[in-house]
Amino acid sequence: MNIAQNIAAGLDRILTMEVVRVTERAAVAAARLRGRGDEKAADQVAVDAMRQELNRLAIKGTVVIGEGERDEAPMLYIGEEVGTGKGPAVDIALDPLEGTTICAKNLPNALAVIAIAEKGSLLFAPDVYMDKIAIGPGYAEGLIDIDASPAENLANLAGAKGVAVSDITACILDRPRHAKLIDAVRATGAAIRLIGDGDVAGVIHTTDPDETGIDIYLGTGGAPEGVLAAAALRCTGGQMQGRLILDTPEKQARAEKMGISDPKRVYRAQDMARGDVLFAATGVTDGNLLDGVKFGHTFITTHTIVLRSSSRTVREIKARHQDLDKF
Ligand code: VTB
Repeated sequence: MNIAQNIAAGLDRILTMEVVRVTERAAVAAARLRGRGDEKAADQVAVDAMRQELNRLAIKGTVVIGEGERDEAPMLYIGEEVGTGKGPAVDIALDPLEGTTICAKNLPNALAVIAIAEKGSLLFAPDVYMDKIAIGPGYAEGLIDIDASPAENLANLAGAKGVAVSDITACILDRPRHAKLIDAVRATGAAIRLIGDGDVAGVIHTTDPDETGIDIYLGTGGAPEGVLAAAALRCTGGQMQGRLILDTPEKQARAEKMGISDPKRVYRAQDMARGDVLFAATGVTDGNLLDGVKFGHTFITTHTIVLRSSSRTVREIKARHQDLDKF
């Protein structure tokens, strides 16, 4: 593919490499505050670092999933224009520190995350809960169904994988609201990996069960995190369904203002992140797929996964940063 064809096919592929710096920078900043018990401080430094690097990219970017509404988030708020302004118009979903509590406690799988997509192709999701179900690539479309029982979904997945249900592991956020779901999954004999936070990582982990030990993601988490996870799945393959939980008139009104007319709609990954999508995540703390940032005597190492939907290439970039002044 020549450069003209590449651009015609979606996002400029040079961005795939450029975007790595954005999550690397945020991850290093957050990692300096790992295990300090201060979620807010870790988030703040990650936001600052990500924003600074993002503003160096030759894009005309609009944050569609960010740190919050303009009045509650001074930086990387929804609607903020980022990048140099000289380049393609793109939508951006980001979470400079996904898993602030994980980082504050120095537990596994805190990430710095970003997704970049063609203008108008990411779901403009309000910050409400989303019911989610996800599995990795290699299964027939429709194998899982958000409206089927956990037992049915687990049986279908086990059957398609050619294993017993007891060989399947589901990842679920450890929350009281999931008590029934957890009971239902345990009743099937399947195992559960309960996570404290970090359901973007939880969903991504389904795409490589041999490495992560996770076959399926189930349960409710943040809707913004749902869109980020959907962007990743668009690139790796895999299936995801999500439904916003709009259980009060106030939430329905907020969603409507963001253009969501059907509050019960089930979104597939390809509905939440359409067109050509880039996704990058750098490990902040050590995790199942990514190593955390390591601070050596003379260099810093980072581990990043960078994905693009149009080619479905999965790149892992381990970087040794020797110019420490840049951070
Ligand atoms: C999840 C998780 C996030 O929020 O989306 C979760 O991935 C959902 O909200 O890391 P609750 O904590 O209210 O259950 C986080 O834990 C934090 O953004």
